[in-house]
Amino acid sequence: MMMEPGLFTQNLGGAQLSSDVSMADIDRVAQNVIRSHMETCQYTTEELKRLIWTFHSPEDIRNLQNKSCELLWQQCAQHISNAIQYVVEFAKRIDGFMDLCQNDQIILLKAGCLEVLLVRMSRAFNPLNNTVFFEGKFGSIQMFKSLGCDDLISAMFELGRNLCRLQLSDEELALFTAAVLLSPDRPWLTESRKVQKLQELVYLALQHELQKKHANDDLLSKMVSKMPLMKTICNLHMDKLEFFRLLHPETAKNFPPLYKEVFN
Ligand code: MHQ
Repeated sequence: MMMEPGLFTQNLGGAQLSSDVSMADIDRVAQNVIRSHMETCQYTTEELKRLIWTFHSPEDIRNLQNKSCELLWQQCAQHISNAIQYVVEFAKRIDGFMDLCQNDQIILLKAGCLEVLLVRMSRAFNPLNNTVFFEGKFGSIQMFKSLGCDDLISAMFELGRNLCRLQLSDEELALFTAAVLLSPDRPWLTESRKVQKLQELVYLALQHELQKKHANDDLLSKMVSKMPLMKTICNLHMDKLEFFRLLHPETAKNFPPLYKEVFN
């Protein structure tokens, strides 16, 4: 198998692709990852399409805006924690993930789950009116005003818009999120070679999936080019959480255990 030179130098660390990867291997990986995504995506694309013009009423929005910062943070942390559970389940169903040592599984999930969530958010985003799916209906950035994190939320909406513009299919999104999760360059990995091999296969499967599309003008590098903004958002989220913890330590203690485990 040949791969476009240069594209993944960062991810492949300059390693040569094993020449013994067969088309059957790539198909198997694609099927496994796509199936894992479909089983754990929380909301089906059909569901989201059906609800795309179902908005929060002005009264809903007013109620959210009148919430205290603490209460809305708690609420959002609960939803994020919930969504992370699905990402954990996604990871567990990817062939090879559970064969990594437990240490590495935890490192990959801690480092990658918000990134996966951000990519998944693009499925739940309507770029025509800049709204996102929240508690059963779509609503704008205004909903999150009382969090006091305008820069974080705007960056998340910007990424949502950017990813929507790529019009990824569920299959492409599944493979992209798996590749994000299986990043061999996460600090403190003990078997990063093993992770790298898994990511290579997923990228090959993604590339193969993209070839099915006409007018695929370098979609892969466009996808990879969103990673820096994802990193920025993850760092911003950590900063905001740290600040929140200083201001409201009692509320932060009551955040969902999974949210605390992943972000503490
Ligand atoms: C998932 C489903 C899903 C679930 C929850 C960081 C902070 C304090 C606030 C959704 C962020 C506020 C999130 C709930 C807001 C931007 C968060 C709160 C895809 C992602 C999605 C839709 C999350 C998107 C981001 C939301 C709305 O499968």
